[in-house]
Amino acid sequence: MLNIQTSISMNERATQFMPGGVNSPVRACRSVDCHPLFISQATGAYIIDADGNKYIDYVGSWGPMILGHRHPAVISALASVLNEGISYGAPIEKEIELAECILSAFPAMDMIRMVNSGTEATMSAVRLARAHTGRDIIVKFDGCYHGHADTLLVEAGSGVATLGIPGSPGIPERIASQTLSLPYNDLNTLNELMQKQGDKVACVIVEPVAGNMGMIRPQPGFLEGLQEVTQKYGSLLIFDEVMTGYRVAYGGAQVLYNISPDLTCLGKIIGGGMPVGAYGGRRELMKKIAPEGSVYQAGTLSGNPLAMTAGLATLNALQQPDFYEELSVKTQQLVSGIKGVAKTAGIPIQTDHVGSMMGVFFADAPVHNFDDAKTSNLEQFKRYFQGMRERGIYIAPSQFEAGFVSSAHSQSDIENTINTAREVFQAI
Ligand code: KE4
Repeated sequence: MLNIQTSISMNERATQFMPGGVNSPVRACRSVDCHPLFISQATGAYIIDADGNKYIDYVGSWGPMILGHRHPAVISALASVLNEGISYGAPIEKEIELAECILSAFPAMDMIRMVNSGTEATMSAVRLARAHTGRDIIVKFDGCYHGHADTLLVEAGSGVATLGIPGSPGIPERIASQTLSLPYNDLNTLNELMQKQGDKVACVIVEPVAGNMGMIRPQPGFLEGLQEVTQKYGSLLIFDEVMTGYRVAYGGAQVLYNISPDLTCLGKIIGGGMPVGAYGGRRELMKKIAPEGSVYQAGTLSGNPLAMTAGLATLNALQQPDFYEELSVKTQQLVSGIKGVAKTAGIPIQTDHVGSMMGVFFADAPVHNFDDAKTSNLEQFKRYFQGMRERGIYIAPSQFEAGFVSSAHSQSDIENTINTAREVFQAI
């Protein structure tokens, strides 16, 4: 057994001062009956816990660390900006540079607004959609998680799914009732709903590749269908690319699948590990945002120098030739390796990946939506998680999360992970 005594005693202290001892629920590892590891440092593909144990990291801070931890270009850029200043609450050139960089990668966006989290991005995009259309109803999909704003915390995935919370107490029924959640990958149900009340729907918001109920790819035609039906009824299509943006492709899922959403939400990778979210879209929509327009949204630390610097350095590093191709090949090797050793051990799993975003379901049949995902054998997942962590592989502590491979993961890391999975599946 690994010695994680320091993490255990830190957790005892933490739980005195913070709910569950954490600042975000899924980190508490409740659903896998494990003590959370307290991390002391990280480099490249590796994190090291407070007891000095080293792990190959497939969480990557839940997506941002696509370059691995402490990438030299990001660290040196941050070091230099520390000599200038940390936060002014005033415009800086780096905001322009990051905006230009992102807008050049996402043709569907003419303008963008930086915020501090994915939650702020989706919350603001929904407000803009409601303001633009004058409608109140929003449509989302079961198992998709768009952050914790009241109007979006309905049938959500991620921590809500992990903790089995139906939604959340504290959200007034009159707010929740304005959000309709439908099965992912099911155009028939959506079209039926839109026929009945499409003229009241402000927007349809979707994770174009779902990553908060495990990883589920869009079925052929699903995203195109969303675009058609929203255009037909004058609703806006919002792509929540907080996770998929710069992950599944440099231009996100919208470039990968050639769809032009009306609004796009970003986060995670665009901050390179610093708190950054963003939302953007066509000029006619974004100019409605204050102070140019009357739709209010604001943030003390939005666009701050450190976050803009880390984001810019990260996105610049992603532009190297073949970056995404190499990452996808590496991820394919990992996913097929895990699939193979599970098959040998007679453990039924479903695996898939889009670029370097991957998923492993302990399920007998293919998983296309949240109901399918919920058929997963959570006890087996728990034992897989525990076995992998005990042997130095750090994966998300929930069946309802995705995994991430970084450019820092080496060939031997991938092979080591597959060999470890073989041992764990045999043990299960
Ligand atoms: P944040 O507010 O956590 O920055 O972003 C919310 C969000 C919005 N949209 C998508 C598609 C997301 O995946 C997220 C956040 N993802 C979770 C991981 N599944 C963050 C991890 C956590 O909650 O601790």
